[in-house]
Amino acid sequence: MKILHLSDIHMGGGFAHGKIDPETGFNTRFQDFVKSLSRSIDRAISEPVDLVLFGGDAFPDATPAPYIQQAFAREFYRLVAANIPLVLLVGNHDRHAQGQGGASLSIYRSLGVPGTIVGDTIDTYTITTPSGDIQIITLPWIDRSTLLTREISASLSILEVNQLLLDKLQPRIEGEIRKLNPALPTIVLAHLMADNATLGAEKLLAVGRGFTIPLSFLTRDCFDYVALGHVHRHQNLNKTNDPAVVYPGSIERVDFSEEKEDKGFVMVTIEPTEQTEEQPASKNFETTWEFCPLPVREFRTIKIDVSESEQPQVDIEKAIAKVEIADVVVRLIYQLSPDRVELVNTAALHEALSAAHHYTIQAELISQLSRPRLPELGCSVGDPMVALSTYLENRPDLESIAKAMIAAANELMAGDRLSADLAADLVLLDIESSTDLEIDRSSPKDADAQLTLL
Ligand SMILES: [Mn+2]
Repeated sequence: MKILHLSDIHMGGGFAHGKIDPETGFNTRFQDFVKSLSRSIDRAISEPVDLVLFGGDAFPDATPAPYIQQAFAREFYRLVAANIPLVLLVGNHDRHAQGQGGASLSIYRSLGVPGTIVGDTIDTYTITTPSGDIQIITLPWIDRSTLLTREISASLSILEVNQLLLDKLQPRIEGEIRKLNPALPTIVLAHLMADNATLGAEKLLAVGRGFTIPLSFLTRDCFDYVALGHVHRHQNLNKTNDPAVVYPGSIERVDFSEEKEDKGFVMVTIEPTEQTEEQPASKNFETTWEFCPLPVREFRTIKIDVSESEQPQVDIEKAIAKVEIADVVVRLIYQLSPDRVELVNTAALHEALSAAHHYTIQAELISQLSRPRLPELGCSVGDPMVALSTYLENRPDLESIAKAMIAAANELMAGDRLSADLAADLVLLDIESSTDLEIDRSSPKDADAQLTLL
C-alpha cells in the first residue's frame, strides 16, 4: 500500500517575498505554492498512491481569499477525479479562533466530497483502498479550548494547563487504540508539536513552545507510521524508526528561517510482513518511507560586515557578485559604522540586486561606543536574572519600569501563577515569526535540528 504524506501547504502565505505577475495579476509566491502542491498531486496520481494524507495548515488563516480556496480545491479535486482517497487534517491555522471545527476545510465535508475525510476531531476512520483497508487516527491541533472549559483553564498556570491537557488527551488516544483492528495497518495523522524531552524540565522553553506532546504518546507498537504536520523542517523524530514519526515539512519556503531546508513530501509504503510458522513476525506490517524533495524557489541571505571597511560599497557589491541571484529571493544584510554611511550608494545596490526574484536590503548601523555592548556580561552568564539586571543597569531610560520588569521576570522564573490573561497569551502564542528551537537534545547529531513553527 502506497501513501503520499504532505503537510503545511500555507497557500496564500509568504507574499512578502514575491511580486505581482503582470500577466496573471497574482503574487508570484502564490503561483510558486500552487506549483509545489500541483507537483505533489501529480506524483500521487502518476504512482498512483492508494491514499493521500494532509497533515494540516492549508492556508495562513481560516478565511483565505476565494481565489486561494479555489486553487487549493482545484488541486485536491484531481485526487477525487482519480478515485484516490484523501484525509485533510485541521491544523492551528485552519481553525477559527472561536470554537471547534476547521473553518477553511469543513466545507469539503459539508459538500460530501467523495473519498474525502476532514479530520477536525479525534477519531478513527477505516479507509478502503485498492490495496486493502487501512485505519487512520486523526488528531487535529489541540489547545485549551478543545479539551478544557474556560473556567478551568483561566485559573491554572501554563504548566498545569499543559499537564491537564495531556491527562485528558491520553485516555482519548487509548480509547481510539482500543477500537483498532490489529489485522489492519494503522497510521496516526496528527498536527502537533512533539517533544521527546521530559516535560516541565525546562520551564522557559515550555512556555515558548506552547502545548507539546511527548514522543512516547506516538511511538506505540500498534502504529505502523505516524504522519505529522506543524513543524516546517522535514525530520523523523523516532530514531528506531519503529514506528517512523515524520514531519514532511512545508512544501514551499514560507520565510527566511527555511532558507537552508529541503522542501517536499513523503512517500510511505506499508506491506504485510511475511509470516511463516517457524518464524512468526513480531509485527503484522512493515513500513518504509522516503522523502521526496520538490524543486522550490531558492532563498539566499547575503550577510557582510563592512563596519571596518574603507571601501564598503566595493565590498558589498563583491559579496553580491559572488552569489547566483537570478530567480532567487535575496536578503542583503550589511553592517556599517555610522560615520561611513555616505560611502554606500544604495541606488547602486538596488541595481546590483535587480536580477533577483525579490530582494530586501537591510543596513545595520554599528555604533563604535556600544561595542562590545555589555562587556560585563561576556558569554558566561547563565542566570537570566543576572542578565536582565545587567541589561537594565545599562538602560537608564528604562529605570521607571525596571523594578516591575524584574518582579515579572521573577514570577515567570518561579513558575508562579501568571495572570489569566498573560497565561492565555502565552499558551495561545501563535508563532508567526520564525522561532528556532532544538528538539532532540539527546543526540549531538540533532543539535542543529532547529524547528520552525508556523
Ligand atoms: Mn501548524
